[in-house]
Parts: sequence; structure tokens; C-alpha cells
Amino acid sequence: MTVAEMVTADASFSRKIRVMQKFFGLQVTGKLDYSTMAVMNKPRCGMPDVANYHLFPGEPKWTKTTLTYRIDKYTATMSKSDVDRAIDMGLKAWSDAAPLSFVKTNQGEADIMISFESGDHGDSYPFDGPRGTLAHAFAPGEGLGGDTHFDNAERWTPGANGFNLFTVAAHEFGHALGLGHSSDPTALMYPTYKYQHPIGFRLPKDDVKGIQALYGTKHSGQKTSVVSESPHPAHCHPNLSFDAVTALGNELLFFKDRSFWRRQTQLTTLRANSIAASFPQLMANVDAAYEIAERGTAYFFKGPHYWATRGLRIQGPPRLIYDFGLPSIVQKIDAAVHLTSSKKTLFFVGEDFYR
Ligand code: TQI
Ligand code: CA
Ligand code: ZN
Ligand code: ZN
Repeated sequence: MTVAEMVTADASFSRKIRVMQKFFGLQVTGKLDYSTMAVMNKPRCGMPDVANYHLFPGEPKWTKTTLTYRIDKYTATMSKSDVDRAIDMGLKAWSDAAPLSFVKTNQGEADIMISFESGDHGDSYPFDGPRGTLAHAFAPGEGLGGDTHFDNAERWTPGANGFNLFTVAAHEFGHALGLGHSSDPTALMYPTYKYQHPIGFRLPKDDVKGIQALYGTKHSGQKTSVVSESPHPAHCHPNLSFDAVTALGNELLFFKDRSFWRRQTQLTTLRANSIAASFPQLMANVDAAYEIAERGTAYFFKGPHYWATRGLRIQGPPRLIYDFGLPSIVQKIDAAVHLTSSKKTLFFVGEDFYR
């Protein structure tokens, strides 16, 4: 047996060679042939500024900026809410970098139909059981275009074991939006699996360049006039809603964007204050707040962090919401309330609550 025969006899090696050949546009033989060796030995460009992303031939892209998605079939290995979160965060990675938004639907035909499928599932790209192909997505377009399928034979997880659904979904959505593979090893679109922690994930530079090459930069030409003329929103506006409300001593605090209002129980006037001036650590956009009156303490939540106060004074550095036992995939909470009678605190996240 020659060396070449030995290496081709190893199926996973051959598979890797095939992936590499496909990536570099070589004839896909699965064998370590001369042109493949030549590519392997070629010096790689070390210049950080060279774009390494690839678009699909013909550069298909969506011609609208709001896309619908629907999770049509779930998997048995992960809870429905963990799947929803991984998918949402996978899409958010892209909508944070380009002027795209994604709207979830639960019925009818969405632009991006998402499902977990086993073996042959009717699109002439059957899945292959555990490992091998993990998922695939169709380039932008009508019908199957944008649709994203995950191999139900994989052990999908919200964490670092098995295959992390967020990681693979974010990669697949790159394809569904029109990106091919990148030759930049730090890119999400680089064709090797590397677990990415969903919380605080930011799209690597090369992927940002790729998505912006297709859809432009976020807010280009639409940003300047959005900041409202009055520094604080009018508190009587009929559409006003609050980000968070909590009692604090004998006052009620209402938070909205960069402002908060203090309402003393015996007073009826409300005066807007700047959050940044009173609570510089919070700056703006508080997610949730609650008070434990017996302790004279309130807690403020923003993203994965929370702060404790004594009166109107924040005590100490921010801490992580996982201290409360929230699952690590939760990136922010929507609301929190402390029930004095049962001494329990409820945290609301999407359609779930934790206690
Ligand atoms: N599935 C391939 C992928 O999505 C499908 C594929 C192969 C492909 N060659 C392609 C898609 C060329 C577009 C263009 O990449 S996969 C990873 C990796 C896969 C691989 O199952 O091999 C991820 C799916 F390699 F990056 F980890 C997801 Cl994240
Ligand atoms: Ca598989
Ligand atoms: Zn499929
Ligand atoms: Zn890929």
C-alpha cells in the first residue's frame, strides 16, 4: 500500500481533503493529490486587512431588510426555549452587524424556514447520521432559499458539549444570508467547528466585512436624526412604556432609555432625571429592577449584569445574573419582581420565568 492509498483509506481524512478542495475551488477527489498539496504548501497571506470572506457565485442576497423566520421542527435533545434562544442569538449576531432584522413567525411560509431533519428529508441533500454534516442552509432566494436544516442525529446542546446549536446556527445563517466560507481561521464562516460562547458573542471582523459587503453598514445615512429633541421622553405620551419600575424606600422609580422618574408616594409631580447622572454605572436602558424592602436594597439589571443599591447608591461592582441560578444562555432578563409574602424573586425571560 502506498502512502497515498493509506491516507485515502481513512474516511475522515478523505472527508477533510474534500472539504478543503471544495473550499479552494479544486476538483473534489478526496485524495491528497498534487494540486491539493500545492495549495497546502502555498504561503498564506498574513496581512490582517485582507478580506477572506467569500460570497456565493452570482452573489445571491435578500432584496429586503426584514426577514421572517420560523422554527418548524424542534429536536429532542434540547428544550424548545433553549432552541429558540440559540436561533435568536444566531440571527442577532448578523443583525447587529448589518441593517437586517429578523421577525419570528409560527405559521405559514417564512423566508428562513428552520427545522431539525433526519436522513433523507426531501431536498436531495440527505443527512448522514452522527457527525459528518451537521447542518446546511440554502443561499438567499425564493422557496428553499434561506432555509436552514440541522441534522437531528447530532447531539445539539446549549452549552459546550456535543454541538453547540448557537455556533452552528450562526454559521448557517451566514450561508442563508449569502456568505460562503472564509479562509480567515478567526472567522465564524471558516469551515471548522469551534465552540462559540453565545453570551457576549460579537461577529468576527472578517464576517462583518462579508455581511456589510452584501447589505451595507448598519444605519448608514439614517442614524443622525434619531436621537429625540427633548433630552427626556414626555412622561405623558400615550405610547410611553417603561423599561423597568421598582419601589425604593417610599419612592417609585420608573426607567426609560436614558431617563428615570422618581415618584414619592406623597407627591404627585414627576421629574425626569438622567440615569447616567444618578447611576453612572447603569448609563441607560435598564432591563429590570426590583426591591427587597426589608433590606432597603434594590437590584438593577442590564444585560448579563446586575447591581445592588442601598437607597439611591449603587454598592460595589456589577455581578453576573448567573449568581441567581439563571441558565448561562440567558443574556438579559425582561423583568423581575420580589414577592415579599413568599420571599421569592421571579425573573422573566422571553416566555419563561425563573424562581
Ligand atoms: N455543513 C456545511 C456548512 O454549512 C455544508 C457545506 C459544505 C457548505 N461546503 C459548503 C455550505 C460550501 C456552503 C458552502 O459549512 S457542515 C461547520 C463548521 C458545517 C460545518 O455540516 O459541514 C459548521 C455546518 F465546519 F464550520 F464547523 C456548520 Cl459551523
Ligand atoms: Ca450528521
Ligand atoms: Zn436539508
Ligand atoms: Zn459552512
